[in-house]
Amino acid sequence: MSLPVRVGTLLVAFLAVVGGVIFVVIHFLLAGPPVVDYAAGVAPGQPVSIMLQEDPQNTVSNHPDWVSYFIKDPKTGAWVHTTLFQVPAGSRVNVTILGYDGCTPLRNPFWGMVTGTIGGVEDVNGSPVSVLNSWASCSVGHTFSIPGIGLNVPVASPTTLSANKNVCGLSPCTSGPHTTVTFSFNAPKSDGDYFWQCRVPCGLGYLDGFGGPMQTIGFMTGQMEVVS
Ligand SMILES: [Cu+2]
Repeated sequence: MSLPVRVGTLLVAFLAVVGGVIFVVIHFLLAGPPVVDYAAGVAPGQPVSIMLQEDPQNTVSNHPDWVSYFIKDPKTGAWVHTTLFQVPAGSRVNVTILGYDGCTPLRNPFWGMVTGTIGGVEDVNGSPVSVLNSWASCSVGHTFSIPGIGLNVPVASPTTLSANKNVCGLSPCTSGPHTTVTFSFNAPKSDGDYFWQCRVPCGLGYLDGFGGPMQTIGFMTGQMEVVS
């Protein structure tokens, strides 16, 4: 092989490797989870209904043993591995959360109180409650909390007995014991991004339970984007 051909071959091989690295960085490391859009096509001031589930695992991610939220895409009906969603400014947001995960006692009973919802309550399997005492009985799987609007909703867990017997092991969950938690709140009237998080220290194996899924978008922390 002549020198120019060798140099040329080397250059092509080098560029191929560089291209591969750029692809991996952009595709796998920088790409965030998708945003589920509940705002598209909704007239201003009209209510929207959003649906989430929380699972004891996330078998569609590269952290299969991390607890996780999923959000239902209103157009396809598919459960999406993300915690990012969009709602219209000023709308009433009707929320349904399916609680598939078992219970963890709250670090602070404050997070067992329902705050910021319309009427100050959540419905657990159809019955209104204003507080879940996770110290009296282990009854909370995760919470759905948006500190920027004072919203906190403890998501009830299935009973320990039923969870131990038959808990959903494949995400997103479609069967297994779960609770249905519903509540409503008013979205802020102006645009903005509102951080939300679960307040249960559910990052098992991490310092104080607050690492891992607790600080990762797509699992136990996310953002509500209010748009108009
Ligand atoms: Cu959690």
